[in-house]
Formats: sequence, structure tokens, C-alpha cells
Amino acid sequence: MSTTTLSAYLAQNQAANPALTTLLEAIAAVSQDISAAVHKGALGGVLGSAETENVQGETQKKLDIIANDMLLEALARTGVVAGMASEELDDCSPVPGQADKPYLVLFDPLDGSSNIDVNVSIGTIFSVLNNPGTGEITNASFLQNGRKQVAAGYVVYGPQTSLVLTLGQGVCAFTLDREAGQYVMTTESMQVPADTKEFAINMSNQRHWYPPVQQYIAELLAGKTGVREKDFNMRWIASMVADVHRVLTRGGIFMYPKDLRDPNKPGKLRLMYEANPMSFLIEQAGGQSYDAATRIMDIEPTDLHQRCAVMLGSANEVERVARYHAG
Ligand code: AHM
Ligand code: MG
Repeated sequence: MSTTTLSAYLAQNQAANPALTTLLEAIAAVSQDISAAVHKGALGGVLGSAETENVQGETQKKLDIIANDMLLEALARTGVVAGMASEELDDCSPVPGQADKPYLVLFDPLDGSSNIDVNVSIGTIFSVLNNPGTGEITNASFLQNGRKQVAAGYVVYGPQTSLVLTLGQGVCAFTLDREAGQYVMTTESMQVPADTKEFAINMSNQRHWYPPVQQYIAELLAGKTGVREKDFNMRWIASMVADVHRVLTRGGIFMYPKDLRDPNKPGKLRLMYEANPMSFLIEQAGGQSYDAATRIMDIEPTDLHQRCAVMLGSANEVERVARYHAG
């Protein structure tokens, strides 16, 4: 059993970059506080709706706002962050007087909001970019494609609290040791197998899907006697963090496609703080990530809160469904 703590790992791997270490240590520390709040649940008075809406018109939960405030405050104090952007903020939040600091951070403070009140895994997703250094921090400062990420990760608040991180050299998973108050490495190199027999999609949207997704899922459902000649199993947690964690742990394909409900809406999930960081992790673990026929990290962003379709996970499956879209 490894006893490498997150701090030791960062010290080894980021010796030349103490600013990034400071930033990641801050995320790890605040995630322990968020984890403690999630853990207390109703006893901490943190469940239920906040009766407010975010910029995307979604009703915010109390924990969405608590987690968002905790992250904003902790990262502003690091002295290495010039600005932040969040699912819960209309516009970016420049850190006053810190426009020359090296990093920008984007986050979904509490992903899987519909699961908060029902005691199902939820998480925090983050993406770290370089500050382009063009002076004032505005929304435009954050509009960099996913390939420019310097680090990305998530924390899943489930039966265990796990922090999964990439610095662009593979993917490590750490588990929170609550008594010791620190994260300990539990998987040194996460790998997504190229093949899988497991898929994740919200089947209730089936009637809205475009033909390539209809075809792909129909083939999976046909099982052993169909063209794929094997049976597939389905899982859908409705927390992207938890679904992606399963894919990183044992393979699978996760999909939230664009559909016909609103042809102007290119999917449900957000590019900058959901799809990009997850794509970075998945590609670093040997998997693939596309919106339809385009790799997600190649999308040039035009809006902080833009949405995109997501198909990620085991490479052979993702490439197959991307081919169906290209054709
Ligand atoms: P959120 O950021 O408001 O929580 O929404 C994103 C979540 C994802 O975690 C999850 O994959 C998806 O929405 C579930 O959507 P649905 O309820 O349509 O199944
Ligand atoms: Mg989310």
C-alpha cells in the first residue's frame, strides 16, 4: 500500500513549479472542507434549494453556493491565481490586484447537483490554465482550448472522497484519509482500457437523439446476437464526476450527446469546466474524448459557459461512435 501523500507527490513532480503546487494544495485543502460539508448533509443544514438561479437558468442548491464560495475564497488567497470562472458565476471573478499572477482556474464547484439531496456521489471539477498575461482579467482570458490546460482534475464525494489529477503526465488518484487530514495516492497511473462492455447515457432522452447515437446504442442493446456480438451493461449515475470516475477505474463509454430537444443547444455539459478537464484526464489515461466527430480539446471556445456534446472513455468505443458521426 502506497503512502505517498498528495503533498509528497506534488513536491516530487512540481519541484520546479512551486506556484502550481500552491494552487493544487489549496484545491485539495478546500475539497476536504467541501467533503466535510457534504458528509454532514442534513445535520449541517446544507441540503435543499438556495432558491436562486445561475446564469444557465438552473436552480442552485445550497451546496452549489457553499462549495463555490469556499473555492473562490481559498483560491483568491493563494497569491498565484489571477482569476476564476465557475458554473455558478455569470462572469469571471478576477482576483483584485492579482492580474499578473500565473494561473486562471475554472471549476464546477458541485457537479451532479440533482444527487445532492439523495445521498448519491457528487463532485468538484477543476481546470487550470495559464494567465495569458494580457493585462486585465476578463472572460476572454479564459477562452483557451483544452490542449492549453496545465492541470485538471476532480474530487468525487462518494463512499470515499477521491481526488484525481493530471499534470499532463498521466493520471493519479488519491484517497482522502480523514483522520490524517490528507490525500494518499491509491492509484499511480489510471488507465482506461481500449475495449469495454459498459456504457453510460441517459436513456430517457432516446427519442431525441440524432441517428448516429440511435444506431450506436441500438447496436449495444442488441447484445450477443447483434452486430457487436457481445452483451453490454449500462450505468447512469447522473453525476458526471461519478460516471467518469467509474470509466477511469474500469473502462466504459460515457455519453451526453447533443439532441433534438433544442437544436440550438449543442449538448448539456459545459465545455470549459466539465468537458475539457474530463477530456484531459481521459486522454491522459489512454482514452478518447469527442463531442461528435471532433476531439473536445480541439474545440476553440467562444463563451465561458458554452455547452458541448460529450462522448468519452474507452478508445475503441469512442472512436467507433465518432466514425458514425463523421459518416
Ligand atoms: P450540474 O453541473 O448542474 O450538476 O449538471 C451536470 C450533470 C452531470 O453531472 C450529469 O452527467 C448530467 O448533468 C446529468 O443530467 P441528466 O439529469 O439529464 O441525466
Ligand atoms: Mg456540472
